[in-house]
Amino acid sequence: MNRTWWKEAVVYQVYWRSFLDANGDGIGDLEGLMLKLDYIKSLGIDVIWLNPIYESPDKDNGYDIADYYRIMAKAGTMEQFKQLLDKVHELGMKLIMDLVVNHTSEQHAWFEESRSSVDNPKRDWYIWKPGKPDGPPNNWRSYFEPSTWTYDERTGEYYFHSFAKEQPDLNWENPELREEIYRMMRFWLDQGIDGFRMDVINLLAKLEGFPDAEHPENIDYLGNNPGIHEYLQEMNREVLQHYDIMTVGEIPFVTPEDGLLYVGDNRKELHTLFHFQVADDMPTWDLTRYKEIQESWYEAFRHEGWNSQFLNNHDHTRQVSRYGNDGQYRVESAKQLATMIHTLPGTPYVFQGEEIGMTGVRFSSIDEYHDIAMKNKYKEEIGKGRAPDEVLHSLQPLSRDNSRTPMQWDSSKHAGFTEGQPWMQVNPNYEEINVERDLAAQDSIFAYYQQLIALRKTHAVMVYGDYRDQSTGEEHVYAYSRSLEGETWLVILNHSDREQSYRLPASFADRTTNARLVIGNLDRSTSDEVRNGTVRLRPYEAL
Ligand code: ISL
Ligand code: CA
Repeated sequence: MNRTWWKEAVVYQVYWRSFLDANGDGIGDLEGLMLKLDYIKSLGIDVIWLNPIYESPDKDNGYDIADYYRIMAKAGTMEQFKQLLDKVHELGMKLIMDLVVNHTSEQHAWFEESRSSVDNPKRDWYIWKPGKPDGPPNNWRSYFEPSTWTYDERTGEYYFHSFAKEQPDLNWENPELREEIYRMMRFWLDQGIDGFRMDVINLLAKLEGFPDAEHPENIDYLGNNPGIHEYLQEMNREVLQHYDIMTVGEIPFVTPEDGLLYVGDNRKELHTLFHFQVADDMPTWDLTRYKEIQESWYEAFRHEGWNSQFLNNHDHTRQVSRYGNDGQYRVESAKQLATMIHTLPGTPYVFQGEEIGMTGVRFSSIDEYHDIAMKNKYKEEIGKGRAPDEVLHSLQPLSRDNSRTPMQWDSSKHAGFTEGQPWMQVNPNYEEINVERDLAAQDSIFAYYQQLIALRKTHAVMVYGDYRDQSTGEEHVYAYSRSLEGETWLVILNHSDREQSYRLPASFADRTTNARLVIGNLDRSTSDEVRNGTVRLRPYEAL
């Protein structure tokens, strides 16, 4: 078994603008992150994923880059970035950056040139088309707008954007553009970063001819198009293979079989990926569906390729609210979801605040929200004549802002996130849910994450072990085993607010497979429950 650092790593995602504000302007920054590296290290984290810090007008919170070589002033300076990277390495951790090369900001110098005239040398660095007599070149929807096309007066043509009109897509068919991207990637890798999380990397190749879609509302025509693997294999040849790094592709709308084409061992493309099948297929918790998704991805990746395990990030609402129980059983539910994410096959990701069970939020007016995806959707729906309150309530549960409220450090004003006015309101429950409180408690969620990550670090079976679903039909119980070189672990999860029981499979009950039944972190394999073959699970208990 060849051991690989990024397969054994646990990754912590820092949405820096909501992490810690050190200079009092109400926005998190690199200086604030540096003050909390020991905290992240104490959790047992190996790799930090830092959301974009490059120069940006911030229409999409840094995912609209105006200069790849400068640090956005809100975040700090290049000097502070280098200090941050050195401190991360001194602590024995690694840092991966966000690579956003499907599109830039409309304020990028390249786009300013490209839009200036039809024969500008950089015209072809973006995607321009004349419209049809009655409108845009085709009927495609974008992630954030009713159309992927915006008309530009200056040259009388439309430009293409998979996201907001402020985020024009780069034209990856242009070899000069690709060379420029590879040069930029080398610049950051030569600074010593340890890899990239690659933003919507499967969208780089566009559908030939941009034909009208039969069902434009189903926007999967934006990704996984012919040509994408040639681009990634070239990126690998030109850049990635020359560094000892970790590359994780964000790949929406992909099936397990197609996912393997991006990360298969001999594909020479990427190391691993995030897919969103859980988020796309499960607006709320559906254990049966979750097991099916885990099974299909495990089967596809059984012999090669590497998966990720996560339930929340800066784009998806907080897991304990969306998939667990953020009321009476918040603590149990947070621990139980964490057990699942850290014992299923693949690299586990911890999104900042998840380790103390932070929850989603409900602001009372659209003006308190910032997410461009939500605000554009709100405008679009109101435009159809729907009642504002009804639209607001329909968008709140899945708003990306649920995960973007400031990190809750303590019970002081603004949860210790800032001395100034926070750029986004702190979740009102910060007095009850905060780091200081969890660090002081024995059985806190934070302490449980520490144990889980430590457990995982000392047992290779959690990383490299086979996976087998051991569920026996109980509707709310998810049980599975991980086995490696004779060692077998059985994980049993109760996804409900009621007590459940689970009959141990014969191979465990008679303990011939030297099975260990770990309850939380208490080894109950000698308990009488195991002897008579049935285990009782408390509400949201993770075993
Ligand atoms: O949350 C979503 C839409 O509301 C996701 O589908 C998300 O837009 C998609 O997964 C792509 O996300 C990435 O690219 C976007 C950026 O807004 C996201 O923050 C980033 O994670 C455009 O760069
Ligand atoms: Ca700040």
